[in-house]
Amino acid sequence: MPELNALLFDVDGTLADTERDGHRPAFNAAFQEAGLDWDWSVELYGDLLSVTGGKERIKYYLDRHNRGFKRPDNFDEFVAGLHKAKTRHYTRMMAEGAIPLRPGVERLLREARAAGLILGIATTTTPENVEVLLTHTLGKDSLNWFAVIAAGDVVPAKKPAPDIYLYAMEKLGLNPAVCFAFEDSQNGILSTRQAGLTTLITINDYTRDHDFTGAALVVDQMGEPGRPFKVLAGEARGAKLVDVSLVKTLHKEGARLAATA
Ligand code: XBP
Ligand code: MG
Repeated sequence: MPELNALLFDVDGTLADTERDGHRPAFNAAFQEAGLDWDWSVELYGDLLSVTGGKERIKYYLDRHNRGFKRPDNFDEFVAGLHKAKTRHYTRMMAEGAIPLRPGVERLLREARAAGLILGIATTTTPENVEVLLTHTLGKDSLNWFAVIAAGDVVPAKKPAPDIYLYAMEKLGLNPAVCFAFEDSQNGILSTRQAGLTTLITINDYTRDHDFTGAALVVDQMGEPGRPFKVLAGEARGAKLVDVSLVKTLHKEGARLAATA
């Protein structure tokens, strides 16, 4: 039975609830600054989240929700410019402490480090966004907690493609049988499953109705002492929060399932 070596974390929706009050208003601020009358409501953004990656999301919005917009000749540059402005707004907001980590995340990260597990990140978001979130919630040194931060355009095919997880594992020199992933969305679990990873899901308001087929466990949050998680699918074996012991148990079972599949 391969032993658990590494935990791989998604960022948006998993480490922090960044989409509704972080990414969404940052997109809107960029649109306003560019003189566009586009305004992404909380509800519309739920549909836009079906596409990962900010530049990809802007294009999807125009294809699906704003077909009347006359695209400039240098369309890709135009989108890249809007996205650059969005990243500037987002990193400023996060540096002001706009969004905390989700419950139980810091506890689990610290516990995993103490247990000698390797930590990694696999996200579609822009690297600067990951850095600002980590440094403003866990301190500057926390960037060193992660042996790999795989983010953004480093792979061309974003989630649900498995590429970002495969890239992270390649950088770590580890195979999926010794890793365990944390996600919050359907695109996330499609990505981890294709990468061969056992996965725990913490849902959020945007993802609670997603299809999490193949997850080892689906809970509402990681949980803290005195603030237990709610189990939405799977078997938590009496655990009340996500800790290293539960992850090791789920990993063992995930590894066994993979071996007999
Ligand atoms: C996260 C995303 C990202 C952010 C925007 O997906 O979809 O696109 O919303 O980030 P996941 P950028 O959590 O599945 O990795 O604008 O920096 O691309
Ligand atoms: Mg996510």
